[in-house]
This record gives sequence, structure tokens and C-alpha cells, in this order.
Amino acid sequence: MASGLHFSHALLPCGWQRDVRLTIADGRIARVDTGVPPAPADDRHAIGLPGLGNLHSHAFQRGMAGLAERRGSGDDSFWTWREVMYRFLERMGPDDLVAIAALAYAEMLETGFTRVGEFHYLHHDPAGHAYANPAQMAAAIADAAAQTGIGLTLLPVFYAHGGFGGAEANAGQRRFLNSLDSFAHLRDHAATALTALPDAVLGLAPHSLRAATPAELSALAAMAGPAPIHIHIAEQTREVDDCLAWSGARPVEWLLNHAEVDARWCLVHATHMTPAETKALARSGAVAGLCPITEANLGDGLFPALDFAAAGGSRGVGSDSNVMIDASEELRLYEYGQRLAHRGRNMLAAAPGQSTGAALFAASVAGGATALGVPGGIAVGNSADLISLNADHPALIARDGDAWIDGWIFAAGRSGVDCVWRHGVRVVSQGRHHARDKIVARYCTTLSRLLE
Ligand code: NGQ
Ligand code: ZN
Repeated sequence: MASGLHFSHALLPCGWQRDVRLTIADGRIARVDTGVPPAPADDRHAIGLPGLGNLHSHAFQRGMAGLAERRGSGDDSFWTWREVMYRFLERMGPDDLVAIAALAYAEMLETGFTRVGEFHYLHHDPAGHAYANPAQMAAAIADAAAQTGIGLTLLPVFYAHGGFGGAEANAGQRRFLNSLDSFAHLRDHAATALTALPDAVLGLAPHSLRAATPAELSALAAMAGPAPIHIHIAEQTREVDDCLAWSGARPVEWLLNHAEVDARWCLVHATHMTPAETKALARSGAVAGLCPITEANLGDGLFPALDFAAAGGSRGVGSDSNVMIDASEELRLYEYGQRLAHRGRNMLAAAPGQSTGAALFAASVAGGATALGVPGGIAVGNSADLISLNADHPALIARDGDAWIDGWIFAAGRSGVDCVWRHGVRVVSQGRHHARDKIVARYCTTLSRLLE
């Protein structure tokens, strides 16, 4: 049955429109009318935006958020954080993963992320053996998506080695490991786990150039067909140095020279690039997957955002380690990193006189959708994935259009979000996920057991 959703103002692909009425059928936008009054039975709201894709998440890491902020005996780094993370996941089973991922996904929805790209590599049991259903952990992710309603683009991760040149993986990585054959088998079972979801997408992800050899990478690109292919790349300078020692080329340079990188690809982080790599990545059509909160938390470095934007590159945002889940904060920090580095303001606005928040948001909606293998924006045929802003929030009062987005991103943060719809169903009201209490209760029980 069709239902109506009316916004006094909504951001459509052609810009802000007044009195926008969406007809929703089977979770999708069946009609968009502008300049029309609400019908009596319509759900009525003030400010409507398209939902944002979260292109990179490791949901299980939500459970260790804040637990790696204590100084160790030597110099703390990305690599010492990774040891803490490996210890955290040692005991986690499928039910634990459902509980933790459900909280992460509810929080994503509450802040305006309506679809998640789950970069999923925690495949096997704690001893490193495949579960009877090799995609049992992927099924746990699908279960959490079903419980919360978030759109899921599942990216089963291929992980076979512990370093460049096919180096052997270490014990902390045994739950991640597959051969190409066992991976193809796991991915087939993951496809089955996704059939219960209305519009799931199945891609794949070589974890990094450290975890897959060149031959494995080309086999994976062929296996993906037209589906999204995500990879972590050039996040840490040590990875760049190791890649240079192994191949004579830098990671992004190497990948662009050895794979047919196009719009199917999402290069996650791509932090450390020369100007030539930056331009070449932008021209490839691949999406740069930026995770500003995690990149700051892990001390990765700053993405060359200005050069990349000048070269017309596409990009989106991800919450990665989920140390803090907030769509507006990802966008704000992306801009603030550039302000701090270049000692300027409004670095990523499209043109003089234009809004920075609106440019950040529009680019991330577009890049996020591409990376997650779906169309984005409020348009006929698309999934009804929508956000309404809290028009009464002090940071949004007495302004309109793009200034609402600036108010949300730079002044209100997550409290600027009012309702969120996913596939036509309202799942968040007044900033709270409808199943929040149940999800939090189960999360608390799970964490108490895992951390005891
Ligand atoms: C991950 N996370 O796979 O969870 C990685 C760390 C690695 C981030 N890069 C592990 N943020 O890259 O080896
Ligand atoms: Zn990651």
C-alpha cells in the first residue's frame, strides 16, 4: 500500500523545494510532487534530506570504543591499537556480534546514516575454524541490519596474508583467513544470509595490499563482477614504506597500475598520496572512503582533500572503527582537518558564496551511494531512505535551505536529527531508534560478559 510523506522543505537532486510530497510504495519512492499541500493522512515534517551512506564500518569494533585510550608502555600507534583490537575480538561469537552490530547500526540510523558498508572480516570461530555455516558471522551482521532496519551492503573481506609479498598471517589474524576457494564458498553463503533483507547488496573486499597477493587481487576483481570492491589503502606511512620496499611503488600508485580501478572501487583512507596519485585516483572514478573520526583517533594523517576535490574526485564517509558514530561529526571533522592544516576557512565549499555543509553533504550522499552500489538522493525509484532535521533546534532556527545543513553539521551535531526513515519505514523519532532500549539492554549483557 502506498503512503504519503510531506516535507515543508526538502533537498531534491535539483535543490531545495517547498511542499514536497513523497508517495512511498514497497519501501521505494513512487512519486515526488512539489508545491503541493499534504494529504490528510500524510506523515508531515519540516525539513527533509536524503539519507547518507556510511561506506566503511567494522561493526564489532563498536564494543571496544574508548577502551584503547590508555597509554601503553612504549609509543602508542595504529599498530599497538590493532593489538588491542585483536585481543578484544578473541572471544566474540555470532550472538555477541549481533548485539554489538545492532547497537552500532541503531546509532548510525540515529545520526542519519541509512545504509552501511560492512567491511566484514571476522569470519571464523575463535580457534580459526570455519563455522558449520561458513557465513555464520555474516548472517549475524544481516540479523543486526534486520533488527535495526539499516540498509546493508555487505563486503565480505578476503584476508590471506599478514604483510606484503604473501607474508604469513599471525595468530591474531586466524579468524579472518581464507583461500580463494573458501572465500568464494563463504560469499555464496553470505548471499543466502542477505535474502531476508529488502535491498541488500553483496560486494567484496580484499582487506589491503598486505592481505592479498597480486594474483589473488585479480581473481577477486573478476569474482566481483559489477559489484562494489572495497580495499583499505595507504592509511599509515609504514604501509607506504613497506609497499615501496616490496614493489618499488606506493600503494595507490601500485593499485592504479595493476587493477582496473573504476567506479566499482572504493579506496578506504587513501591518506598518503603524492599529488600525482591524488589526481590519478580522482580521474579513475573510484570513491575515496574517508573516515575522519577514526583517522584522527588512530593518528593516520590527513587526506589531500583540496587537491582531490580540485581534480573532481568522488568521496564519501565511513565510521570505520565506530569509536564514535555521528554522520555530522564525520563531515565536520573532514572540513576541520583541512582548516587546521591550511589555516583557512570554508575549504570544501563548492564556490564563493556557497555553503560548506551543503557541499560536504551532497558529495558524501553521492559518493556513499556509488560506493555502496545503490542510487542516492530523493528520486523516483530509489529506496525511501530519508532524514528530517529538527527545525526547532536553536542551531537551526531562523534560517533556511543550505543554512539548515550548516546548522546541523557545524552547530547542532547529532541533536539536529529528528526522524529517520529506512526503506519507507520510520525507524528513528526525536533522534531515538525505536528499538533502542531493547538493543541497549542486550548490548549491555553482551559487553559485561565479553569484558569480564
Ligand atoms: C581493520 N582498521 O581491519 O579493522 C583495520 C586495522 C589493519 C583500520 N584500518 C587493521 N582502521 O589495517 O591491518
Ligand atoms: Zn577499516
